[in-house]
Amino acid sequence: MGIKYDREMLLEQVRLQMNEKRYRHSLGVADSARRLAERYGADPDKAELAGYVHDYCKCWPAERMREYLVRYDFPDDVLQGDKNLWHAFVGAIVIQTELGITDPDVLQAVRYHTTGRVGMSLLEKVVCLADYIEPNRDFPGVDEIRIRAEQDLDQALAFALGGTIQDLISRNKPVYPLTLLAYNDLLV
Ligand code: DGI
Ligand code: FE
Ligand code: FE
Repeated sequence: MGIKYDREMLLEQVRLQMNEKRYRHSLGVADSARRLAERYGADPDKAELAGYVHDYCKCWPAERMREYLVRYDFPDDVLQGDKNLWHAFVGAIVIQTELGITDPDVLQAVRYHTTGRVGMSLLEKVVCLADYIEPNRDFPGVDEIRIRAEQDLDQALAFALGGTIQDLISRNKPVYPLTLLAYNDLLV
């Protein structure tokens, strides 16, 4: 179980990629992901690591992210889709090349932390939900997600993704298909 790395060095690298607020968020996600992992039986060390690095590329300029998407042959629906989704796909690549993270479970958790997907692993769910409920998060409805997160991982995550879907629709934004599929999948 678990995973070995130099935490101080990793966090220094993470800190360099982002602003102070995003860094605090990353630490919060790591903490919440560890707790959820302990509660639901995922690997707490992997959850914490994924939390630290999940938004590694979030503050990168879109053009820098686009270069990776092109170089790694991402499909058009990603390149033409909402740029808010890019940091997750690009992050999963860059944490391998720049941080040397190779654990496939951690890489998947980063890759799908924004969109979700059908058949999410326990670790993917934990990280995706931690992203919504970490202590620094403050948006309407966050407390209800926090309460649900104590009770039922799938229901809580479906509720959280449902809120994102509603928000996107209310702003006439497209919903990336994986998010809708993840939402449905968590309800069955
Ligand atoms: O990176 P964070 O801000 O911590 O959170 P995130 O990785 O969940 O990013 C969510 C953002 O992406 C949020 O502003 C909504 C936006 N977004 C745009 N299209 C979609 C989407 N989020 C999801 N889940 N699905 C979409 O189709
Ligand atoms: Fe993110
Ligand atoms: Fe995040």
